Amino acid sequence: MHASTQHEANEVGVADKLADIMQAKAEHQGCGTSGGSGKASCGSSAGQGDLPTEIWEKVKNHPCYSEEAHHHYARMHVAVAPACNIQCNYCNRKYDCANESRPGVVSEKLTPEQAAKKVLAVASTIPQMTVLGIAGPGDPLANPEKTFKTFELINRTAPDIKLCLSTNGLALPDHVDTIAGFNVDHVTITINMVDPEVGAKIYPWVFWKHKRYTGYEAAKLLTDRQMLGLEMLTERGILCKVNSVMIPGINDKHLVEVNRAVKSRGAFLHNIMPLISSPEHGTVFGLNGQRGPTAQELKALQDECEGEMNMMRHCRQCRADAVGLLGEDRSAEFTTDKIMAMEVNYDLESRKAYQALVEEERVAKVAAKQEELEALAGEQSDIKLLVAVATKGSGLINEHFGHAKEFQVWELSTGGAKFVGHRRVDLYCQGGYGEEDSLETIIRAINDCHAVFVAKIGGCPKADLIKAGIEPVDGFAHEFIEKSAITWFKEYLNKVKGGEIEHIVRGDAEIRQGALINAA
Ligand code: CLF
Ligand code: SF4
Repeated sequence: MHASTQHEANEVGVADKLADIMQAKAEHQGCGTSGGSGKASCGSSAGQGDLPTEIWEKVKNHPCYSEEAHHHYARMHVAVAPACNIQCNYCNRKYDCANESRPGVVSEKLTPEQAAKKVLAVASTIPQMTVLGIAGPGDPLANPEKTFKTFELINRTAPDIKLCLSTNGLALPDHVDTIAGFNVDHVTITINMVDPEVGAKIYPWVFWKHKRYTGYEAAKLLTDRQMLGLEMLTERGILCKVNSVMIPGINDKHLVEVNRAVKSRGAFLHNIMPLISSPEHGTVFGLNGQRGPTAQELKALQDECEGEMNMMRHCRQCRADAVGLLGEDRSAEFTTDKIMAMEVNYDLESRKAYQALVEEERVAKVAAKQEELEALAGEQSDIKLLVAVATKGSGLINEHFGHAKEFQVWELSTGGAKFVGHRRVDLYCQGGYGEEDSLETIIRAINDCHAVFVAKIGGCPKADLIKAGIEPVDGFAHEFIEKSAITWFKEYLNKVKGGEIEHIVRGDAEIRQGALINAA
């Protein structure tokens, strides 16, 4: 009920904004949006940091490769690739590939032609959709004809959309030239080990050149092919993200070594995801009781690996047919029946105009944060703490506590506000009534946070949060997240200094596996 209301509201907002910007565009042409491919937008440097310009151009509106972009831009997946060439112990092939999807999800499979129609339909409805990914439901490169046919169709009909691919890497070296030929700038390889002894505990078999390999031999073959594929891609200037599934007791410690190995081969981004496993998925790990990591175990490993290579912390473990902003899945609006009946009006100019508006919003957000950071300069304190934020996107605190399906988690220190992850939760507000059980689970999911920032919150959950030691903060409704968090943190430090409050280190939190799996 709430989700559809929200989408309707979003769409009204989009229509209004588009009408405004088309009017503004008629009055003022320019702003770098007139280039042929449409890939560049407005020349904004918001969030560029120290990235070289040619890399920034590739990542600035890719929601997975830029944390900053994920607040503003959307991606979509098309499920054209059903077959797989390996077996992972966290996967049940009745469901989508668990390397880029939540377990237990079944996507609607499409032909390349249906996929192309879907991309145009989504691009017309969601102008901030900038990336098309193929991530399953099996391995895209175990289905090369379907994958590349889809890319060919999209390149022809919607050349402004970035192409993205996710693979287990076994077949990758055979397809690097074709990938480069389709101008695919972004490839993800799931690499869970670089030591075949570890790999033998994760992969029971791989199938290569008409032969099935098992045990150590299978894992050795897989890691050799993954490393070769990664090197070949980075040599060609293709940005590579490495996904790793953190499996406590099996590869958790080893992932530091994986991080080093992929960094030395030129990977751009490392995304360490928690294992999600439950007996009802019928996977080997689900059935043998293999647990996933806690929130703090995951964060500690991500912190340890953070160095020259960026760590991705905003992955939502999407479905193979996901559509929308990360964390806001709109796939149900674009089922095959619906898209086949849709009249598609793919208007490149309106898309570019909308994205120019998004860039303006983004520049304003960065400026606001900068201002607040300057006010923090000179503060001396070792205090570092986490806060949770309820948001619907655009970098704003714009979600009601009771409507939040996830909270973003930000780490605050005198260095500023840093995004460190998100926590899926069970909806507190079901039809307008607070559910006590779900409140307990929300508190467990954000238990390591000192405060939760919301647009609005009712009296009951407020009191329970305070009892749990988490401060509900509703004084920054509809304001920018980072600026608000830094303002709050300054006040917090002052209160600690003045002896008004005592700073207490909080405990661990739970990764809500059920909430992740059930997410829309
Ligand atoms: Fe899709 Fe993956 Fe491309 Fe993104 S998803 S193929 S890189 S466009 Fe993104 Fe989804 Fe995480 Fe993947 S949040 S599961 S990292
Ligand atoms: Fe499943 Fe993906 Fe592993 Fe294949 S690569 S077995 S689809 S998780």
